[in-house]
Amino acid sequence: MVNPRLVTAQALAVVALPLTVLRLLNDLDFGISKRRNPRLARKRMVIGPSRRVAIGRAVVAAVVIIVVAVGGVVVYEVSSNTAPPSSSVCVSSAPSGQTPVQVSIYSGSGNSANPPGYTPDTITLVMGVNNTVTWTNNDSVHHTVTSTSAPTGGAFNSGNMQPGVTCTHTFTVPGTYQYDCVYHSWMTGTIVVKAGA
Ligand SMILES: [Cu+2]
Repeated sequence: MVNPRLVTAQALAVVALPLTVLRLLNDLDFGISKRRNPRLARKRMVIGPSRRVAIGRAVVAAVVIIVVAVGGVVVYEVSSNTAPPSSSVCVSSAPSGQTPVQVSIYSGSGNSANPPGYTPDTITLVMGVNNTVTWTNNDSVHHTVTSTSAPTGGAFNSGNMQPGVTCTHTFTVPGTYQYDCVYHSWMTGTIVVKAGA
């Protein structure tokens, strides 16, 4: 998923780092030509008022570099933790003879004021009768349908669902499933799959 704020933060970090390094080098007067001149080098050993200002700026610049670098790592960690696995259980159609049970990810479900994000949020299925579900993202932001508890072998994950996208999944293991959206913790749903007659 592309998070606009994340991209902006990373772009700022990419621009800010080299600029800050250049400023630091400039303030410390590390010009190569001057450095090779012993007289100038000796002169710089005397720390005057302007030199102190330069050192102060260098310290500030170093702090900025560290903050930007650490911030970038934290931002990266957060983004990689919320990214869903790339594999998806979604298929394009239900088994023949079945009409999928419809679940809507309704408009506004990405807002924490509008839980539970899926409607209906609890459904009961019967194996061989109606054990297929189609989720439709009717919201304007990305979502997922990701199991948080499932019977052994029944875990499922839609992967990232863009606005307007559907995900159809056929349940093959009876049991009780809890699922959520990896992006929005308030989005939760329950599916009970009963064994067929
Ligand atoms: Cu969501």
